[in-house]
Amino acid sequence: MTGPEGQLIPLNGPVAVPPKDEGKPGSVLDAVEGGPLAGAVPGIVQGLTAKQKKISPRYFYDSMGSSLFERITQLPDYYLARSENALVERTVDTIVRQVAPQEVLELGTGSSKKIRQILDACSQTELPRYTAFDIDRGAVTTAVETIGQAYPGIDARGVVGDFEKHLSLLPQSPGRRLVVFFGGTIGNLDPWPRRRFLANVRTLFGPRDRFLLGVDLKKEPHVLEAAYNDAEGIIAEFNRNILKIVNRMVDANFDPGAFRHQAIWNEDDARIEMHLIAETRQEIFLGAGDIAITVEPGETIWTESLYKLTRSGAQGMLEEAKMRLDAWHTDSMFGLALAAPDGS
Ligand code: AVJ
Repeated sequence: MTGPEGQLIPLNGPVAVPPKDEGKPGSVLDAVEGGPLAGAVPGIVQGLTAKQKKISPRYFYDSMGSSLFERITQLPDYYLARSENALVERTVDTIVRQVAPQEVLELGTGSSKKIRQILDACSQTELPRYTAFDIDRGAVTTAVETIGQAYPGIDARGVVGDFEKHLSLLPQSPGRRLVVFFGGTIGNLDPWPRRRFLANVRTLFGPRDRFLLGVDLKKEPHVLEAAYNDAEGIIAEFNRNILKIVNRMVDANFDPGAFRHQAIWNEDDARIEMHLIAETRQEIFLGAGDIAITVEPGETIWTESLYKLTRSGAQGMLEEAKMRLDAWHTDSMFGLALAAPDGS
């Protein structure tokens, strides 16, 4: 099977073998042999043969997807990145003074601007180790190189893995750890996977470690829908691009042009739902699964859920994972939570 970038990936699932070495400055390790997408075929085939067809948003980010997302963060109605940047700028000195991190572990790279704000706030003589963790090897390599060049002598390294599955395989931390999860990506996780993810994050913490989490807040549906339905069609292109990735990964013949983008607010579940709607009837053959599927006109493929939270919702989910909400910073559009392991 080939990966998002056409790289060969073993069909049978990954063997969770921790990386042989803990890595060294500049290294990029695979959390699991064969990479985090090994064994992805059955999951993709299962999603596409379900009653409500689904593709996981973790497959959005090949190099085209990552660059389209970069453009999304510049869109006028896509307030998330700007809100979070401003909140980090406002609070980073206090957070760094309070935590004095010896490692900054970034879950899901791509926010090098925010990471640089954190590293700039650290004493330049005692820069912490920077560990980039992401499912996209290209994104990890870029982050390690970018930070390595921007801060000569810094211990910058990377791990390629899936933050829902491989956190326990991360190398030991050299000391006080600040784990950052930016972008509001926590909103991608359905309630149960979110609970599991936060429980796994909790295992990364000693008493002096902290978790800095970006949370997109529940607000007027028209504001949310505008953020995910831009007039230029960048988000539509980002959404359709996942079909090109799936075509490569499971040897399928989707025609992305035969689908239109839709992002709608679901009040009951407090989430934006992104779908691809079939314009015409299509026969699709999933080569890697040796199975044919039919997509009827008007039928949708659900590609992403984006849960929007409240302050009390964020506090509740952290407490469920035995973390305490130490600080909350917000501009009423977006929230930045600093959490500590409870009992610390
Ligand atoms: C990468 C998950 C933070 O939540 O807004 C952007 C993904 N999807 N436009 C988000 C996304 C469509 C984005 N995150």
